[in-house]
Amino acid sequence: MNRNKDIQRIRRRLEKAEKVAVLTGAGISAESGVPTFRGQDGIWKQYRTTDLATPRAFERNPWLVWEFYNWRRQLIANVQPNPAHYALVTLEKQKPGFILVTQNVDGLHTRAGSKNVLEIHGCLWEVRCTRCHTLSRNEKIELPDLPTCERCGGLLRPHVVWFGESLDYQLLNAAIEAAQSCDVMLVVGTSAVVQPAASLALQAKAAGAFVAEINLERTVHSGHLDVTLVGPAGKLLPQMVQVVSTQ
Ligand code: BJW
Ligand code: ZN
Repeated sequence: MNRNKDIQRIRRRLEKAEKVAVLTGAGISAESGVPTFRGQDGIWKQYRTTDLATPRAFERNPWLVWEFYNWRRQLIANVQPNPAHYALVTLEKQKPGFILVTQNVDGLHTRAGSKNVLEIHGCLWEVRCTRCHTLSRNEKIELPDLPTCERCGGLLRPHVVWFGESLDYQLLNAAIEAAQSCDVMLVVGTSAVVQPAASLALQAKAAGAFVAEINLERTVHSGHLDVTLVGPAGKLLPQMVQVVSTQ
């Protein structure tokens, strides 16, 4: 079967690779029960991005935005990492030059045990003061609809990247560097439509890496990458890392 051949091919590439980079999106957490953004049951089918995930939305209606994030904090606190998250933990142990770039804000990679993680769209478990910009970890469930800063009383916001906001410069640079210097990149569970994250896969490919995509369906990038494996990440990723030699 073609899929088995593709899995073998990826395994061989991973075995030989020194530097492995992985880019993940919402699809990797779908089997944990976390809704994705786009597609049939996606969050953006039910809600408009402009009402919830832009700085303008937060200025206009912080209650609504916090209600949305409190709902997601609650949901995510009650789910567990799945076999796809754990497969990446195994891969990291086998590859010293491993880096995981995630668009997800759910923290499930770290909960699974991944260490070298760049959360380029921020983290649901961190809050930032809109007045004094203090950043703090906050795992309280749930926060008041208008949480305030202990230092200055300013309004707190989720420490995530909304549309129209720039990504953290250092994190983005580190992600670009990882993409441009890796031997193999795995692109897992992302629709590849949100920039600048989406372009990391193409940057890796342009720099000569072997790039494999794992997704339930083909994406806008599929034709440009080395392999697209269509199927659930929770089933496919463990098959890829299981017998990778540590030599
Ligand atoms: C499975 C699976 C299973 C399911 N196994 N697979 C026009 C052109 C180009 C760019 C722009 C443009 N207009 C505006 C822009 C810029 C904009 C952008 O890219 N927009 C596009 C949508 C057009 N980008 C930005 O604004 C970014 N900032 C920026 O560019 O700054 C510079 C700038 C500043 C000012 C003006 C212009 C430029 C910031 C982007 C921030 C994105 N934020 C969000 C919310 C984060 C916080 C939160 O979570 O609440 O990030 S939006 C949302 O999308 C979230 C995700 O990280 C991101 C990506 O989504 P992802 O992960 O790919 O999820 P899905 O749902 O799309 O896909 C899931 C996939 O999984 C699917 O393919 C499924 O098939 C698959 N799947 N189950 C395997 N079991
Ligand atoms: Zn403050």
